[in-house]
Amino acid sequence: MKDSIFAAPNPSLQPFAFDENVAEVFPDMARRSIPGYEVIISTIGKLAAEYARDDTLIYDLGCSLGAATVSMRRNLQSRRVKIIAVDNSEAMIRRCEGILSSYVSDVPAEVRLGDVADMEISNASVVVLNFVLQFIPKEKRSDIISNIYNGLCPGGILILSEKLRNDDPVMEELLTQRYFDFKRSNGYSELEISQKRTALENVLVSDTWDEIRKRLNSAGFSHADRWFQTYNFCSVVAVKQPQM
Ligand code: GEK
Repeated sequence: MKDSIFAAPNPSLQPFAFDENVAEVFPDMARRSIPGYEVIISTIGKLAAEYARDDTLIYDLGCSLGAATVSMRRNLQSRRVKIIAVDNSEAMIRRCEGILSSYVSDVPAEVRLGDVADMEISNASVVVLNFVLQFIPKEKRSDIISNIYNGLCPGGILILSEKLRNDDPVMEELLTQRYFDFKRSNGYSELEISQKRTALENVLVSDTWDEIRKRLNSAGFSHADRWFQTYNFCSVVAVKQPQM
């Protein structure tokens, strides 16, 4: 279904929320609003196939409708793993359950309603945080990344995708304008772009790449870099040092 949530003028705009209306149009919204969304989802599947280990868990944190989980299930060679997909939006989780049960797969997946900040993570070989941390209060982000690091097995990976903020106002403006062009070329009007931007203020709070890198390093990840970036959207892979 087409995303037209911000198409009509709304003088009493509410802060953006992952409610029923958003869940209903989410696949279209994600594809038209996140540069590289499809490439990132398909690469998550490939990375999971390479890094998943038998008898471990895979976490899809902030799973929305489970696109990353579907991609991982398609690519995983082993059945001796289980995916735990979590989101704190009831509307997303309800639909995610329906979507996952409609795909035949040998890889077990459990869908949970819950907050990423309260998740117990253990025995993980792959953890996915695909455009989620940016919606979580900044003061909780370091603990979440440390919790993931501690719950990963040696050699395990975190795939972290985020919209970046640039410290340099000239670059911030340049990349933001390129991003708005991307949205225009995907059929969003000036009104839709500007109303969504207003609704996301203080809801999506971006970090700089430097903040993200420092947070990953302080948690213990000694290897971390962006494997994808278009405009101000990036995806990072961070590896927990394998045991020598
Ligand atoms: C995808 N990963 O398609 N705990 C759990 N879930 C949360 C929290 C939280 N504290 N905060 C936000 N969410 C998906 C796309 S969308 C990205 C992720 C976007 C959830 C929120 O309910 C929503 O479903 C998701 O994070 C963000 O690969 O819309 O830009």
